[in-house]
Amino acid sequence: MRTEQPKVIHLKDYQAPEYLIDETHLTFELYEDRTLVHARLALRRNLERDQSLPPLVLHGQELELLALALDGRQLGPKEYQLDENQLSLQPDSPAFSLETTVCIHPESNTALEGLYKSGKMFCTQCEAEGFRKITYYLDRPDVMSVFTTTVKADKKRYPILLSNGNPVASGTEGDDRHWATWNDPFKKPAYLFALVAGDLKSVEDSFTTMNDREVALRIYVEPENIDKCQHALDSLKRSMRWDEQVYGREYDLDIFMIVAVSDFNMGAMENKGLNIFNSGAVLARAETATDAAHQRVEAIVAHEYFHNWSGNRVTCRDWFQLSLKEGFTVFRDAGFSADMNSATVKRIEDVAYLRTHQFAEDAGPMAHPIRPDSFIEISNFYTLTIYEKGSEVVGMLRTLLGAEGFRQGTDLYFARHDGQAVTCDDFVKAMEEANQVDLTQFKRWYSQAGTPHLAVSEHFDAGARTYSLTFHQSCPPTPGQKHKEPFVIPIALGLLDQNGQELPLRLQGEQTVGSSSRVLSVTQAKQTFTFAGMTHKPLPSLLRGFSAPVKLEFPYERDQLMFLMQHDSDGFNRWEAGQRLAVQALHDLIAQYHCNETLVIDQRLLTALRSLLENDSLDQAMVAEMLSLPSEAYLAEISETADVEAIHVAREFARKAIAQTLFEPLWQRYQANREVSRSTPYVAHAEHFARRALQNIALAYLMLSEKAEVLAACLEQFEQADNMTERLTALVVLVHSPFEEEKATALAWFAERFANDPLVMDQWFGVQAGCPLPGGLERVQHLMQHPAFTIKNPNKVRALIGAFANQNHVNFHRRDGAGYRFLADQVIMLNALNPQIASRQLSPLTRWRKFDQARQVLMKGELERILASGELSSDVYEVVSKSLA
Ligand code: B3K
Ligand code: ZN
Repeated sequence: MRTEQPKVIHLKDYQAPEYLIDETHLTFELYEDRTLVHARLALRRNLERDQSLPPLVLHGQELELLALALDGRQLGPKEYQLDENQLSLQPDSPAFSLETTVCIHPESNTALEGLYKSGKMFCTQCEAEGFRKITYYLDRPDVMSVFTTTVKADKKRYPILLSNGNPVASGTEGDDRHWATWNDPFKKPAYLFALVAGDLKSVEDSFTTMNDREVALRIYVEPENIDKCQHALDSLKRSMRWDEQVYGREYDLDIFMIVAVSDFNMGAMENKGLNIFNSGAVLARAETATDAAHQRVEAIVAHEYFHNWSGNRVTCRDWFQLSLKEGFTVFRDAGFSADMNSATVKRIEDVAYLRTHQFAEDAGPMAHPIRPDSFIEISNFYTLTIYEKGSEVVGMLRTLLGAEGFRQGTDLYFARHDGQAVTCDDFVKAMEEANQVDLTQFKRWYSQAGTPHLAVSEHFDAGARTYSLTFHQSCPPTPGQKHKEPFVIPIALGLLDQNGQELPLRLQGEQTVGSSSRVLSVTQAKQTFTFAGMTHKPLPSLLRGFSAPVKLEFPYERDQLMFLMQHDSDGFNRWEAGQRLAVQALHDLIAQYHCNETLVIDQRLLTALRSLLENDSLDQAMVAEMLSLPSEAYLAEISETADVEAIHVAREFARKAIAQTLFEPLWQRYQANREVSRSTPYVAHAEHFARRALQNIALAYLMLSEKAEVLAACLEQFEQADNMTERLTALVVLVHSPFEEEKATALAWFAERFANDPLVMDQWFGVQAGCPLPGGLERVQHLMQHPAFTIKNPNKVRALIGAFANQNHVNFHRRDGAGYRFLADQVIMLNALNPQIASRQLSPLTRWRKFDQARQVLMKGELERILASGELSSDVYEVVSKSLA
């Protein structure tokens, strides 16, 4: 908690460290009421700076210093200075050893940063700046050290003692206690340090690397979860193989461990050799986790594993470079998921997520470039911009350089910087040098915030047989950046003739006949590309695969969109055409609602959806995606001013119209798929995901009909399904339905059946928190009293409070402001317990400028109330003050 005005930290002030730490020897004595941490550091002056001997300033927070010795000599109180955030002393030689003993209190650490307890086990979370809550240290990523860690604890309570690297020794101490020593031979920054002590069970396997080295794999969990590890273990092995095959990256230690913990601020953490995971990101089995959860586990296991190279072996020089490891690693995990499942569906999901949430961030008060210039609290910058937009930027490099050139770039990057802490510039430089290109202008993606707009117009000249596309790019102002320079925007595109055939693409002036799909580089504010040899006006398919994170406008007519839905050879753009058609149809309804007219839906949308449903040869996952209307959050994001009620009414009206008009084909697809699900054991694999996805979206539409036979089918699915994917969908649609009795019975049955499974109870909370029926806030308030709820567990906060504020627009944005007041109350409470979670929950309030005047006043009022509520953490302070600026 801060006591002084938080400081702004600027990238431009970066300086190399004054001292380096070659070796770090740690001994932890874990007790129930305190932990003692003994550290012995081998330090030396960083000669890159100069020869002088400035004071040594170590980070440290919430530490009680018990002993301090320099080169073996205990220091008296006059020989060092201590304040809330640091310990300073004057070394007398350029290389020396420093020993400290501190006392810390993991047992009362509710911020879940540093060393803390999750249930009965000890665990750590050090990224970004949590290590300074464990011991005095140079807690910055450009200080890399070899760690040797000894953990001592009660034998019975904590039979398993883990840290990074390889186990090197263990033994007992008296009757009750034991110890284990771990050594990590790879130099690493302190943010990758980890320790775990607990009564854990493990599943084990092994992996033989490309160079025939045997690696032991272990997933540690609390005993009751031992039957939920197989999917993560299989995902880990697939990730290890994939990284060898696609990036040539081999694992380096003899052992790789994952530990599942219940109380965790985010998804997972890539600590060297000892990944610590939110249990929700590792545990999965058919009966308790949905298909989406299975895919999430696979992706997060891969993401953390991939960090071993993109993050650990090559790390960040400073936290402004966070996207260097996060954007790149998201890009790598997306490639992995695309290869393991349907690549097009993965792309659709990622783009829908980016456009709904990252674009909103980019248009709000916290907008920042993927390499920010400044921050107050780095924890606030683990954002969709750093992660998802960061991944898009890496993806654009791959699009521009081609798969081979990109791989040459990553090879050079890893080879050149192995063991170093580097910058985004170093990454781009490796790409430039491996490909002999100049990426100076491209680098604007790293320094300019905001989502570029790209308005495209066309011109067909029948006489000259040319077809021109003119691109106008612009980027709205963002905090601190009024004016933007043009970006390099790769546009993957194709041109279709009247039969839907792809035309060869030859730009005017080019000699050779072009291929039918190519990438144009838009680099200027206004730029025209003219294609030659066009006998008829073609239909453009633009931004294929979403080749750049921009808002593209083109005056498509609805018939053209229907045509693209059917004929575009790019699967992503078939979906995109459907979304554009749906957005237009929904905008009609919103306009009718505003004019108090009877709502009438464009039949063309229904016709297009019917032809998808009636075509058995299409990929079912794609059909399911295309049947999903744009979310309320996305419709809000693309509106100048979001009218929550109008959006909700319009979308619900469209859903009912689809349900009514397409009842027959939906019912047919539902029954056929449910029949297969009934007779096939659960398999976590793409084609099964696809079948269940279509079955479940069909059920959601069908239930809107309120017909008795559909209710019966829904109850059958709820009661008989052998997996959570089918069961949870049945529960969701019941909860959203008017069948009060069935709903209550199902909710009660579910809560009783899964009372002992916290992750399933999170889903139960989430389903109710997201229900748009009236009375949502009161339901959530009531659920906060449920014995399974606790505000101290981040998963519970996200499942109930987060789902309500982010996914239940009509209830959260109630006209009387009660939803806002509720959220602000929770943020104020969380601020004292867990600042990182508090600040995350704030984000719906930061979007206040998106809403009508009355709501703006209410939302702003709550932000002001938070600001005035007392001592704010730097996390909450930064978000609130920037939102009000
Ligand atoms: N690197 C961690 C995130 C740490 C967040 C700290 N507040 C997980 C990941 O991105 O892999
Ligand atoms: Zn990551």
